Amino acid sequence: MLASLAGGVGAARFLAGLVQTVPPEELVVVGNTGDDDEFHGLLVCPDLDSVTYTLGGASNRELGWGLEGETFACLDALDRYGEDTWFRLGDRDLATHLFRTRRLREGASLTAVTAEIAAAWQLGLRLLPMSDDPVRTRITVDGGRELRMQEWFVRERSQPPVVSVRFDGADVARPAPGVLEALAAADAIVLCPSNPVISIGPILAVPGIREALVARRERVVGISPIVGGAPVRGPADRLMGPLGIEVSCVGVARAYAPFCSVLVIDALDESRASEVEATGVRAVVADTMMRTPEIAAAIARDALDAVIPCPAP
Ligand code: FO1
Repeated sequence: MLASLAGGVGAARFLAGLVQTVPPEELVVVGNTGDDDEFHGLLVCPDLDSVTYTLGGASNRELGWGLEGETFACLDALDRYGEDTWFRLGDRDLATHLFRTRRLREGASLTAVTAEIAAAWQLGLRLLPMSDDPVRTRITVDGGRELRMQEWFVRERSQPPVVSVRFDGADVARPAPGVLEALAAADAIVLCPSNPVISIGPILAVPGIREALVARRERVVGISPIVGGAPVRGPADRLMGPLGIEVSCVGVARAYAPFCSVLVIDALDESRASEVEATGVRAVVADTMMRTPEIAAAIARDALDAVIPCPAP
């Protein structure tokens, strides 16, 4: 059984390759919920939904989020009432949020509802939220304003310079049922190529999860989301820099070293492999630009081979 920590579009793309390498039934994905927020009275879980829609074969591939061929008639109708519609929730995407919100109001846990949604999309894998308790990423920007993650990322297009990040609620959050068990039992734990600060960071902030990874460090492998000193996509550099993490695969290795023994870095960064290894993390060089699921599958195989001992000949 394999466990994976996932958040954001890069993670979903990687997982689409991972499920070509191992049967989905052997995979447990622990998804970031720090990006979750309420829009129009509905709970939206972007990182859980990115995994669901991508592995369900229905995601908007170039965006990496939302559904293919989406329409926005409901959002356009909400404009009439002066509602905020900067967060683009498509008509079919709304079905997920309507269903999730009703089930939560009935008292179902986020874990239970996420399992029902994953089953409805016939994912095969187990998709677990990192916690059933609310954890919300808050970003303080120049001038002292504190923004909700989606306000910073979407409404303000990641432009306001970041001063600090916090995960509201993390200190009292508990790992969702099954998370610690999966991390303890996994043959390997893969840190997807996600934003180290706002996709992997919130998961590690849930008490018990980081410790669970430290205990399994030899079986933990990460894929660097930073190639050639820049994020493959998204604003990771605008978060890592202000938080003192060098925006490079070496910076990622240094940040992950306490709980991760191998980092897959891109061929572009081969010259930095020795600096990665100086952090105590083994470097595996591969083509990590996931242009196709087949490339993502090859990265997954390289990652797993690096931490799962070859069966005795
Ligand atoms: N990202 C955007 O850049 N603009 C949007 O309008 C937007 C809407 C949206 C709706 C549902 C959803 O699940 C994700 C959405 N995202 C949007 C992506 C989202 O902000 C990010 O994928 C994650 O929060 C960070 O990985």
